[in-house]
Amino acid sequence: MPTYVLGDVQGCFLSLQKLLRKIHFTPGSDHLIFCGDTINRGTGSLEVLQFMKKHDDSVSSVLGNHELHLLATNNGERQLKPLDTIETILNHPKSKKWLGYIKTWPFAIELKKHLVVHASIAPHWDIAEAMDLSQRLSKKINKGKNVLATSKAAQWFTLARYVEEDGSMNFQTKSAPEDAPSHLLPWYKVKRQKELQRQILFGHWASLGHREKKRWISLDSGCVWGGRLTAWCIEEQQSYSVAAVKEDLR
Ligand SMILES: [Mn+2]
Repeated sequence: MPTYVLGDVQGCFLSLQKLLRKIHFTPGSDHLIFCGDTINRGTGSLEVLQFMKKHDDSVSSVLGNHELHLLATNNGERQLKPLDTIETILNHPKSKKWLGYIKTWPFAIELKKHLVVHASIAPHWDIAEAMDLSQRLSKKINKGKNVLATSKAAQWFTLARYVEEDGSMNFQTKSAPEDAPSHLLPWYKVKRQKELQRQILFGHWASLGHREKKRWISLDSGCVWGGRLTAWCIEEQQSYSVAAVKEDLR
C-alpha cells in the first residue's frame, strides 16, 4: 500500500496516466497525494479532476496557486489569462461540483515524517501553526474569499520561492537557485525558528526541478513545459518519472 507524492500535473492528463502505469497504481490500495497545481496550462485539466474525484478514496491533494486562481476566477475576482486552460472546468455543466471538490483540499497534508505543501512553509511556522493556518484558510475559501490576494499565509503555502533580505517573499524571480540574484534566498535555506521534524515535499518550482535533500524534496519537474512528471514513493524513498506526453501541451 505505497503512498506516492506527485509533482505539478497542470492538466497533463496523459502524462499522469503514463506515470500511473509506470508505478502500477492500484486504486483502493495505493494512495496518491498531489502537490497542487493539478490543473491549468495543460490540455486535460477537467480530465485530471475527473480522475481524482473518481478515485476519491485513494487520492488527496493540497491547493496550489492554479486551483486558487480557478476559484477566484469563478468568483469574478480574477480574469482568465491567455495561457489558461481552465475554461473546460468553469464552463462545465457540473462546474459547481468540481469547484466544491477543490474547496475541500487543504493547504498542507501532514504525514508521519513528511509534510506536503504546494510551494513552501514559512520559516517562522512550526507544524502546528502550519496546520492551523491551513484550516483557517480553508474556512475563508469556503466563504468565497480570494486568499491569494489577501493572505500572506496563502502566499507562503502556494507562491513562495525566494525570500528577500528583510524576510519578505519575492514573487518576481522564478529561476533556479544557481541563476538567482545573490541577495535572494530560496525559502528552504532561510533559518527556521523551529525545526519541523518533517521532510517537506513540495512542487511549484519548475526551474528547481526534482531534487532530493535531507530536509526537503522538490517534485515539479516541469511536465507542462515539456519536462517530466515525477512521483516520490514515501515507503521506498524512491522517485519515478515519465517524460511529458506531447498531446498534453498546448
Ligand atoms: Mn504553482
